[in-house]
Amino acid sequence: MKSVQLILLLILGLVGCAAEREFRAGDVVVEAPWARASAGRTATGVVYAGLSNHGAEPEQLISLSTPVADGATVHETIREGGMVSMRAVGSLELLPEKNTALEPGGLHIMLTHLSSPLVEGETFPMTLTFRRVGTVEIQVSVRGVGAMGTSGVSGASGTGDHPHGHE
Ligand SMILES: [Cu+2]
Repeated sequence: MKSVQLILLLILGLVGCAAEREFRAGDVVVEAPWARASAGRTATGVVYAGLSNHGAEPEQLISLSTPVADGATVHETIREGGMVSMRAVGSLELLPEKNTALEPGGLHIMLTHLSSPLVEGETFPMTLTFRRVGTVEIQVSVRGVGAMGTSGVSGASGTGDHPHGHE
């Protein structure tokens, strides 16, 4: 038991040197986090990433923070009768051995009150707090305004899939 805790501490300490674009805290892996560059003077931003839980117990993403925005919350996109809206997800459940994709047209992290526009090619830090494994700091890469993700265009989602009424 003690050695398990020691290993966990070592892993948490090594997060900063983890392989590029993959960030790990215990059994949780955050893959290829990215954000869209800001278009114009909008004060909101969106972050996408792959989340996976390699542990045997359910995990929950309970909070997020970043120095580039006042607010960072998980949202889900809902399509109902031709209407697209968004809803905040209080805590995001990560089931064991499941991958959860935050991607255009679906789950995403919403940034509100950006301190400055997100610029393509830059990166910014973000801290994710999970109920079991604690915090992990990730580096989010900013992609072009029209970027749709590495998994290609998924189904009916388009760049206009993300209406925001926050501002
Ligand atoms: Cu949103």
